[in-house]
Amino acid sequence: MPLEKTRYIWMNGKLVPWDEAKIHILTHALHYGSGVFEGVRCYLTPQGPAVFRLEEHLQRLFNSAETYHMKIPYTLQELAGAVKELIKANGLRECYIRPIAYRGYGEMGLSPLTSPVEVAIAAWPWGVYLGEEGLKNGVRATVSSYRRIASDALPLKAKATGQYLNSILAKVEALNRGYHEAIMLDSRGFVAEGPGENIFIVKHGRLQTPPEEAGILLGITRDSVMRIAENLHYTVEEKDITQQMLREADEAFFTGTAAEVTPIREVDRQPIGTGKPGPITVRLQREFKEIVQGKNPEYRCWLSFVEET
Ligand code: PPE
Repeated sequence: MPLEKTRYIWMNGKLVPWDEAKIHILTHALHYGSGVFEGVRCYLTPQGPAVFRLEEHLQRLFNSAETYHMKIPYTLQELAGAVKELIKANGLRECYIRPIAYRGYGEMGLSPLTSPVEVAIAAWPWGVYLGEEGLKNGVRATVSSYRRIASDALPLKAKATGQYLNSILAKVEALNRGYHEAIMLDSRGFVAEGPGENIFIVKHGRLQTPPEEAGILLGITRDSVMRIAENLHYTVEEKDITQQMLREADEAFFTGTAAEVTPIREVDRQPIGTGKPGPITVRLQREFKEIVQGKNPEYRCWLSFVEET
């Protein structure tokens, strides 16, 4: 699906028309992957559009930037304001938001330190990441032949553009094999995550998800789902998951800002559980949807309302 254009993109403090949001071909980040980014979603609630866990996403952006020695020349509050301003200026109600900080045009060579840190935020309507059908009936996934980058090679807690080459290879391999999505193993052979999602399994009513040591991005949706599940009195364990545990799971699902809560119905032609989204997955999916749509007052603190300044 091609990008759905909106009117403006926020670039270095200014709203610029979508088609004019351009960079130089010798931008450092284009050559070396020296950028950090976020994916955030805004949903329509009865009180107008609200951004889900905006502060946490921006905090992760600042943490990722710090890992890569980048000083973002704005405060977190300024970027939060920019996100809301952009949504309003574009007249959006539900959208995906992509803040990015990157090393711009300055010098070539591997040291990024003399290149400027540029910041941009785009927002556009981005529908269901793995397809409507996948969200409803579950996606088909394959265990990738590409291992997740080892956490002693790149700090995977940071969400950096360069590390997505690893995800791209896994994604394309999965599509070529006829699946919707890949599941990547960590360097030790345990289940890590999808190319752009975290993963959970359900066994005997308990939820399990790989721990930080599996070299995963500590997803904000992962954290949200863990907290929602605990509040519903499910046991949630962060522990290593073997391929066998995955195949023998009663239920499995992906979580992510783009993917939201997407059931996995099959792994390498083997159905997970009954081959249909399981009851706990469906319950968490429903609960998550109500929360992001502002229908559950208990979780109001996770929403930043666009109309409020
Ligand atoms: N792991 C990876 C590797 C990842 O990229 C994401 C988000 C997650 C886990 C889930 O994190 P969170 O969004 O905080 O729950 N992937 C983003 C980019 C997807 C894309 O295709 O681009 C996203 O979902 O916005």
